[in-house]
Amino acid sequence: MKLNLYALALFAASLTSVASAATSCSYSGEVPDLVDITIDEIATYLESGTFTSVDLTTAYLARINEVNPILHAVIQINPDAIAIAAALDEERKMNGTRGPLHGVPILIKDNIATADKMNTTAGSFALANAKVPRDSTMAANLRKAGAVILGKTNLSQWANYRSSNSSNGWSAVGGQVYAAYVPMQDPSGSSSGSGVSSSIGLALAALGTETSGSILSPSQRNNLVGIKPTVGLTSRALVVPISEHQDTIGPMARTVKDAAHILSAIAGKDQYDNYTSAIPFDTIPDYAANLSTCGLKGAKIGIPRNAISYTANNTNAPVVTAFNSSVQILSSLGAEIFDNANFPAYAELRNSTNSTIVLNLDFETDLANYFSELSYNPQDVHDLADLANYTINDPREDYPDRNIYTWQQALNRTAYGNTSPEFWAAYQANLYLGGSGGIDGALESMGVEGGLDALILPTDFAAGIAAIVGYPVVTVPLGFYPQGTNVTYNSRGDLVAIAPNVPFGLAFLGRPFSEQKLIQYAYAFEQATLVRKKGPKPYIVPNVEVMDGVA
Ligand SMILES: *[C@@H]1O[C@H](CO)[C@@H](O)[C@H](O)[C@H]1NC(C)=O
Ligand SMILES: *[C@@H]1O[C@H](CO)[C@@H](O)[C@H](O)[C@H]1NC(C)=O
Ligand SMILES: *[C@@H]1O[C@H](CO)[C@@H](O)[C@H](O)[C@H]1NC(C)=O
Ligand SMILES: *[C@@H]1O[C@H](CO)[C@@H](O)[C@H](O)[C@H]1NC(C)=O
Ligand SMILES: *[C@@H]1O[C@H](CO)[C@@H](O)[C@H](O)[C@H]1NC(C)=O
Ligand SMILES: *[C@@H]1O[C@H](CO)[C@@H](O)[C@H](O)[C@H]1NC(C)=O
Ligand SMILES: *[C@@H]1O[C@H](CO)[C@@H](O)[C@H](O)[C@H]1NC(C)=O
Ligand SMILES: *[C@@H]1O[C@H](CO)[C@@H](O)[C@H](O)[C@H]1NC(C)=O
Ligand SMILES: *[C@@H]1O[C@H](CO)[C@@H](O)[C@H](O)[C@H]1NC(C)=O
Ligand SMILES: *[C@@H]1O[C@H](CO)[C@@H](O)[C@H](O)[C@H]1NC(C)=O
Ligand SMILES: *[C@@H]1O[C@H](CO)[C@@H](O)[C@H](O)[C@H]1NC(C)=O
Ligand SMILES: CC(=O)N[C@H]1CO[C@H](CO)[C@@H](O)[C@@H]1O
Repeated sequence: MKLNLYALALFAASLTSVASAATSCSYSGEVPDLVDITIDEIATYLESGTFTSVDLTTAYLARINEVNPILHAVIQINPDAIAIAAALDEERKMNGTRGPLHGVPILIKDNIATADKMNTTAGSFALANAKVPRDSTMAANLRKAGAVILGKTNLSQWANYRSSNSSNGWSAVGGQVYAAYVPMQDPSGSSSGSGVSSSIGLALAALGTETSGSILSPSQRNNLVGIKPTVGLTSRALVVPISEHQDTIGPMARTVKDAAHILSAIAGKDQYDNYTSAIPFDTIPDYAANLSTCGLKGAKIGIPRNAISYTANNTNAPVVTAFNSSVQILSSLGAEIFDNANFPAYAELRNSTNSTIVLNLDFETDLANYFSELSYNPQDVHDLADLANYTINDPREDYPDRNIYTWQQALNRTAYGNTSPEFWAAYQANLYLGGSGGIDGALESMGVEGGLDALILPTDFAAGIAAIVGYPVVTVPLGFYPQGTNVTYNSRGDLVAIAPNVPFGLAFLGRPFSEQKLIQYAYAFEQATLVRKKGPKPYIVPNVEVMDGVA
C-alpha cells in the first residue's frame, strides 16, 4: 500500500487553496487508478475488452486484503464474487450489457441481508449464521442491474443504535473501522466501512443506510458523495432496521454521477415494503442522465441561517467559512440565493425529545419484525429484551464497557412499540418540526411562487431535521480542515475526530422525491469545484490496480 505522508504534509486545506491546487493525475497508463475510476469508464473498458469483470473483481479483492488488516472496513468477502463476475462476463459476450452496473463490484453494509453464503449480522454475534428467506430487495436490485456484490462492509454495530459509550465504526464481529485521510481517523458512522471502502477504491462504491446521518456523515468524512433518499424511494425489506419512519438505503460513491447510477438501480416500488407505494412516478428516473454543469442556473436555493447560528462553534468554524465561500460559487453558477430562509420552529426542535421516542418505539416493533422474518435464528433472539440479554451475556459484545443505554431507554418506557398512543403523538410532532416548522417552512418562507427548489447547509448540520420527516439530502465534498486545526478525539479518546485534512461536505436538502433536482445541483457544484480530486489524498491507498492482473 502507499503511505502518502508526503501528500498528507504538503496540501494546504482551506477551500480556496483546494480550488487553486494543481490537478493531480496519478494514472500509470491508460486506465485510471481504482481510487478514481468511474462507472462510465469501467463500462467502456469492459465493453472494449481492456479488462473483464473477473480482472476487476480480482483487483478489488487484492486491494481489500492489502489494507483491511489496518482499516477493518470490510467485514466479509463474498466467496462467490469471482464466479458471479465470470458469469456476468460470459453474459456480456453472449447477450450484451444489462446497463451501467453490469460487472461492477459494489460492497453493501452488513445490515443489508443476502440469501447467499454470506452472513448479515449488523455487526452483532446475535445474528451470526442467521438466515433470511430471500435476498433483501436492495441486494436483489443490485444483482438484477448486473452488479457484483463483492462483500459486506463493517459498521457501527446495530447502525449505532445500542450504546452511549461506543465508537463510530466499531462492531463486535468486524472490529474497529478507521478512515483513510488521517491515521486513526474516526470514520464516522454508522455506514463507516461503506465510506472508507468507497473512498480508497475497495469497490467501485458501496451502499449505506441512514436513520439520522448514517450515510451523510461518513460520506462527508470520507470525501464522498452520499445520497440519503426520501424514505420509501428505496425498499427496506430485509434490511436490519432501526425505524420504519426514518430508515432509508442509499449510495456512497466518489462522484455524483456514480451515486446517481446506483440510485437508479436500487430505487423502486416493492411489494415487501409498502412505504415504497408513495413513490410518485411509475418509472424510476435515470438520475445520471441529463446531468449538466449548468444545472444550478436559475435554481432557487435557500440558506436556513438560523440552523447554522445555533450549531456553529470554534471547532466547526472552518466548515462555516468554506460553506460561506460555496455560496459565492453557487451564485456564480447561476443559482438565486435566498439567505435567512430559516426553519420556523428550529428552537422548538432543539428542545424536543420526540425523535428519541419515535426511534425507541419504532426499534422495538421493527426489530421484532426483522427477527420474525428470519428463516434460521440460531441464537433464538426474538425481540429487544432477548437482544439485550444476549448482548450482556456474550463477552465478545464488549459489555459493559460498551453499554446498552439506548435499549434500556427503550425498554424503560411504559409504552411498547410504534402502535402506542405515545408513539403517534411524538411522530406527529416530528412531522411538524421537520415539515412546516422545518424544511417545508423554510422552502416557503421567501414568498416565492411555488417555493424554493432546495436548501443548503454544511453537512454537519443537515441530517437531523431531514431524518424526522424522511426527506432527501445529497452531500458532496466541500473542503478539508486546514493546517493548524487542533486535533480533537472521539469521546472514548481512541479515534481522531477532527484534524488537518479531515474532509467535510455541503448538503442539498429538498422536498420528498426531489432527488433528481438535488443530484443535478450537487453535480454542477462538484464539476465546478472538483474538491475531491484536487484536495489532500488519503494517507493510505492500496497498490494493486486492475491492469496488474491482465496479461
Ligand atoms: C442470453 O439470453 C438468453 C435468452 O434470454 C438466455 O437463455 C441465456 O441464458 C443468456 N446467456 C447468458 C450467458 O446469460
Ligand atoms: C458468519 O459469522 C460467524 C461469526 O463471525 C462466523 O463464525 C461464520 O463463519 C460466518 N459464516 C460465513 C459463511 O462467513
Ligand atoms: C404496511 O405494512 C405493514 C406491515 O406489513 C402494515 O402494518 C401497514 O398497515 C401497511 N401500511 C400501509 C399503508 O399499507
Ligand atoms: C434526458 O436524457 C434522455 C436520454 O439521454 C433524453 O432522451 C431526454 O430527452 C433528456 N431529457 C431532458 C429533459 O433533457
Ligand atoms: C461543535 O459542533 C459540532 C457539530 O458541528 C459538534 O459535533 C461538536 O461537539 C461541537 N463542539 C463543541 C466544543 O461544542
Ligand atoms: C427550550 O427550553 C428552554 C429550557 O427549558 C426554555 O427556556 C425555552 O423557552 C425553550 N424554547 C422553546 C422554543 O421551546
Ligand atoms: C414534541 O414536540 C412538540 C412540538 O414542538 C412539543 O410541544 C413537545 O413538548 C415535544 N415533546 C417532547 C417529549 O419533546
Ligand atoms: C439470558 O441469556 C442467558 C445466556 O445467553 C440465557 O441462559 C437465559 O435464558 C436468558 N434469559 C432470558 C430471560 O432470556
Ligand atoms: C466507556 O468506555 C471507556 C473506554 O473503554 C471506559 O474507560 C469507560 O469506563 C466506559 N464508560 C462507561 C460508563 O461504561
Ligand atoms: C432504566 O431504568 C433503570 C431502573 O429504573 C435505571 O436504573 C436506568 O438508569 C434506566 N436506564 C435508562 C437508559 O433510562
Ligand atoms: C487550539 O487550541 C489552543 C489551546 O487550547 C487555542 O488557544 C487555539 O485558539 C486553538 N486553535 C484553533 C485554530 O482553534
Ligand atoms: C474480510 C475480513 O477481513 N474480515 C475480518 C473482519 O474483522 C474481523 C475482526 O477483526 C476479522 O477476524 C476478519 O478477518
